[in-house]
Amino acid sequence: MSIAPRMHPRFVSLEGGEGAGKTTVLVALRSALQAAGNEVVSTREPGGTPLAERIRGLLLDQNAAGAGETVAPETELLLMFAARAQHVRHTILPALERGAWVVCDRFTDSSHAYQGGGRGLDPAFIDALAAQVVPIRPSLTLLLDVGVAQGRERARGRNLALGGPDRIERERDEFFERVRATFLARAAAEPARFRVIDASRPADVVAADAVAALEAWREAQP
Ligand code: Z5A
Repeated sequence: MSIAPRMHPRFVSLEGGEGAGKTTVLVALRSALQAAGNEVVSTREPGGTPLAERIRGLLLDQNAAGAGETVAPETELLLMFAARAQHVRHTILPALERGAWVVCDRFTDSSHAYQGGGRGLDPAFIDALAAQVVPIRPSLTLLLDVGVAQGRERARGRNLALGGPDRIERERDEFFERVRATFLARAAAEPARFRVIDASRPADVVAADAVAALEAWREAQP
């Protein structure tokens, strides 16, 4: 039986393309929530548990498949959901159940953007997987929106220090344009959950805006 994933009031996700600045914003959100006296678990996808981090390694390894073999879009999607199933059950739900806030760098919206928009998989298939595998979804999603060229330029700078782009980062600009368009379409379709933040500005300005969006959203909660 499938279930509609329920929103949790202390579950916040961050989304965006490459180089949008999610990592920097995540630190600012965590600090703001902690300053208000909350326990905060900050985590990421794919990943967030030892097994899910191993799946992440497979997903991002440019040599994950053998010579002459490619990673099929369906395989990529199912591995994302395998990691997510583990992450939700072993990190996210236990944290929420003990009263913590969870701030997650990417969640199911990324599967829609990358495997749906980017790879062309049917959104209904992704929704069906989410309904079976993921019993929860964020009640606030901050989408850090930046142009593909600007975001990729930032990520290139960071990757130089880290040994080069991963398997997904090697995709062409057209792929990332579809990813961005899918994120923006999802935000437009669900304005109550999403806040779109212009991430083309300096990092401290973007982080301050994200914290303000979180605070405004919290104040508006019943
Ligand atoms: N993926 C998927 O396909 N399907 C899914 O369901 C999920 C994920 C969950 C790994 O995610 C990959 O998994 C990702 C999507 C896919 N692939 N791609 N491409 P990730 O989040 O770990 O990877 P990422 O998006 O590539 O991370 P990123 O490039 O690190 O993005 P970020 O966290 O938003 O950026 P950052 O690390 O904060 O900043 C990058 C650099 O830019 C760094 O040097 C910063 O100092 C700099 N930066 C950040 N903000 C600014 C501003 N505002 N101005 C100037 N410079 C800045």
